[in-house]
Amino acid sequence: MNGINDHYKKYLDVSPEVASAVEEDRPMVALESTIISHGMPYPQNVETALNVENIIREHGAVPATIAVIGGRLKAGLSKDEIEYLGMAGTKVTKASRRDIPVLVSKGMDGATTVTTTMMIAYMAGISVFATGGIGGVHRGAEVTMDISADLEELSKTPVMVVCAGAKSILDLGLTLEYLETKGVPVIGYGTEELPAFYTRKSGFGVDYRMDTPEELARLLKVQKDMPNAGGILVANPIPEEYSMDPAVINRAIEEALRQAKEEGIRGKASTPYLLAKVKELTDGDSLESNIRLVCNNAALAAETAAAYCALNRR
Ligand code: PSU
Ligand code: MN
Repeated sequence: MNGINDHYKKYLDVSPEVASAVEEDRPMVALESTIISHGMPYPQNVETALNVENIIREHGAVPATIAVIGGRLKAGLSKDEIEYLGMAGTKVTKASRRDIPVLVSKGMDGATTVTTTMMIAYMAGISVFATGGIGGVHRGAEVTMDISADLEELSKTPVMVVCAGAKSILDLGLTLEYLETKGVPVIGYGTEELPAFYTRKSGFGVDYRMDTPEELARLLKVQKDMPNAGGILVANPIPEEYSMDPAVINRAIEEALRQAKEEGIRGKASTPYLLAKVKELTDGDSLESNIRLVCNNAALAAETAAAYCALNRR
């Protein structure tokens, strides 16, 4: 019989839809909430969050959007809770691993990043997670030491993260080096190259290419059997028709980085600032691409979760 570890139940609330999927060992896909509160403007954030959940259902899996509400860790949110996080936007705490015990002990709200979504997904028994982009090693990290906790979490929590690569607001070469050091497999889905979120190419190669959800599911199963298994990063390129002109997006990124430096933006404010600036500078085009790639990742994650469940039933 499947179920949630009693120790975690003290802190974790699982929605009825997710609870029945856990019980019956059906496919599930975790979704993050920082993308809702900090990653997109209202109301597109709420529309996208609900739409992505439906795409996951249509592809045979149960969506579990993850957040912290009133100090409770939540796997599976109601429509009202998604609306609440979307309206609150950046007023909600962007919750990384170090924020969780504080938010829980004080009964506060938090929007989960890739890091904390992986952590809570693991507590709820969910092994596949779909998002847009992950955090990584920032440009200039050799001086600032700004390296996203997402990379650390990928090294220690056995969840497969399906993303569209990383934005070149980061140093993609150093991000790949860091993932190698930390033992995280980086898989290109249908590509040998790390996609750069808005564009399908980055100029950096990935470790391996895989072409089907079944291949990804087999990889996940083996990884979870390894000692001290960490996560897996799947980089799924944005569909051609929604990808952006590299010259346009790179110009916006350079300008956003320049302004961030001028304004002295640092720490956890850095990524949300850069994302918002890029959006502003590309006049909404990047928002459309962002929405499309998240939907694309949700579909692949759901198919992979379904294939993973089928493997475990055999
Ligand atoms: N990159 C994106 N979109 C995002 C984020 C990153 O392209 O929404 C969010 C994710 O929640 C990610 C977090 O986990 O930012 C990373 O923040 P930081 O760089 O502060 O670790
Ligand atoms: Mn950081």
